[in-house]
Amino acid sequence: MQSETKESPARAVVAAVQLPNVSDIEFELSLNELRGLGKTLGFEVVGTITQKRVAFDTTGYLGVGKRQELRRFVEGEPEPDPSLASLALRATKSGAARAKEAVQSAADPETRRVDVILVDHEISPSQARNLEIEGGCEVMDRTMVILEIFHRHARSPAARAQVEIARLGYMGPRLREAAKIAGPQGTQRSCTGGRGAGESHSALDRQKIRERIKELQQEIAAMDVERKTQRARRQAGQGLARVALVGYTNAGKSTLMRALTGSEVLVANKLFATLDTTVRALHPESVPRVLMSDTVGFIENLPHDLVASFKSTLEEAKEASLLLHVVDASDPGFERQLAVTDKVLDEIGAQIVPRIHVFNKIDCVGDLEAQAEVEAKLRGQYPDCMVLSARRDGDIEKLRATLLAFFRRDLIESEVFLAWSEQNLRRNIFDAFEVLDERADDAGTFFRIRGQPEMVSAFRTQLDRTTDRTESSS
Ligand SMILES: Nc1nc2c(ncn2[C@@H]2O[C@H](COP(=O)(O)OP(=O)(O)O)[C@@H](O)[C@H]2O)c(=O)[nH]1
Ligand SMILES: [Mg+2]
Repeated sequence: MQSETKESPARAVVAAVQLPNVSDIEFELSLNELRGLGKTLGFEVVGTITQKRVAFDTTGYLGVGKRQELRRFVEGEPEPDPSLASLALRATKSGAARAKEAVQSAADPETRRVDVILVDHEISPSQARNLEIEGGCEVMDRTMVILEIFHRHARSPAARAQVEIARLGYMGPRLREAAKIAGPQGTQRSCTGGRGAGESHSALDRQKIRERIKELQQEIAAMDVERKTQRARRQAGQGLARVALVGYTNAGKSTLMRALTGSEVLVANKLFATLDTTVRALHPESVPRVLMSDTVGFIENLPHDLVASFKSTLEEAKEASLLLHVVDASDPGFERQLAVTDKVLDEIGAQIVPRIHVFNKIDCVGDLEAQAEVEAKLRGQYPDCMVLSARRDGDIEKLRATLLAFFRRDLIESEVFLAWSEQNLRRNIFDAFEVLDERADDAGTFFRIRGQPEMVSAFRTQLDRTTDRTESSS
C-alpha cells in the first residue's frame, strides 16, 4: 500500500456541476468531501472548477465553454479571463506556485498543473471519455474515487471480494466504451481506479465479468461460514487489545492514529513488519500492547451500489475490542453523522463492541467560551465521551491514558520467580509485562508484574517447562 504513493503527489483539480435543486451549502460540503477523498488517495488538490447548470452536459458533464476553461487550467496556461482569476485564487498555495512555473512553458506535459480531474458525480463512460480527451488528462468520477479507497482499505478476503464485485460492476460498461473508441486492438485506461479489477481489460468481455462476479458471490457465501467460526475462535483466544477508529471521512481518524502510534516509527520495527500498514501499535509501547486500525470512513452520498462493499470493509471493526467513534464536532451536521454511524455499526453486528465517542476538532468551534459550552453540552448527552482536538498534545495524552485505562481494567498483578539459571527469560518479562517491583536473593530474582491473565499463565507454563528441563538435566 505504501509503495503506491509516489514521490511527489499527483495533482488534482475538482470539477463539479451544481444542479438547481442543490443548495450552496450542500454543494460546498460535497466538494469538501471530495477534496478530502482525493487527499486520502494521495492527491494534492490544486484547484476547483464549478458550474451551475440545469442538467449535466450529456457529452462531457461540464458545458463546452467550461471544458475549454478546464483544459487551460490543466495545462497551466496563463489566463486572461477574469472568471479564472477566482479559479486560481481557490488553488492552494503550492498549486499556485506550480501554476506560475507552468505558465512559462505552457502545454508541456512535464510542467502542467494537473494530473487528474476529480468529478463530483458519477458520470457515464462516454462523458468520462470525452472529458478525458477534452480536459487533457485522466478523469476519475466520485464512484471511482470511492472504489479506489475501499480497495485500499479492504483487508479481509470477504471485504476484498465485495469491493471487487463493485469494481467489476463499475468497470464493465467503461471497458466497453474504451474498446469502442480504441478499436479492435483495445486499449487500457491508465487510471488508478482501473488497477486490480483485472489487468487485461481488453480481454475481459461482458460475459467474463458476469462469470467473475458470480464466482466472487459464491466465495463470499462460503467465507461467511468460515468467518463465523474464525471469530468465535478469536473471541475464545487471548484477548488482544485492538482498537478500531470509525466515523465519517474527514473526522480526524487518520490524524489521531498518527498521533497515537507515531506512524512511520513502527514500520521498520520487526515486531510489526507483518502487520498491515493500517494497523499500528500504540507508541510509545504500552502494557498491554494496544493495536490500532484505521477503517474506511463514512461518506455522504455514497453511491447505492457501494453500500455493500462499504459495510464489508467496515465489518473488520467487529474484531476490535474497542471502537473509537470519531466525530467532527465542528461539522454542522455532526449529530446526523453520529446517528448514521451508530446505526450502521449496529447493522453489521458491532453493537457488542464497547464504544467511546470522541468529539474531535473542538479547536474549530469558535472561541474558548464557545468550546466550553459545546463540551458541556456533549458531556451531558454522552457521559463517557471525550471532547478534544487532535492538534493538542495534551488531549492526545488524555486519549492515550483513556485507552490504556480501558485495557488495564482486566490486568492482573502477579509474582514470578526467575532462578539465576533462567535469567535468559528476563527479556520476556519486560517485553510482556509491566514490572512493578524487582528484588534479588541468593537463588534468583522476584518480579512483581502486571499483565493480561492469559499472558501471565502462558509465561508460567513456559517457566515450568524450563524449570523441569533444568531439574532433569542436573
Ligand atoms: N483544526 C483541526 N483539524 C484537524 C483535527 N483533526 C484532524 N484535522 C484535520 O482534518 C482533516 C481530516 O483529517 P483526517 O485525519 O485525514 O480525517 P479522516 O478522514 O477521518 O482520516 C486533516 O486536514 C486534518 O489535519 C483537529 O482536531 N483540529
Ligand atoms: Mg483517513
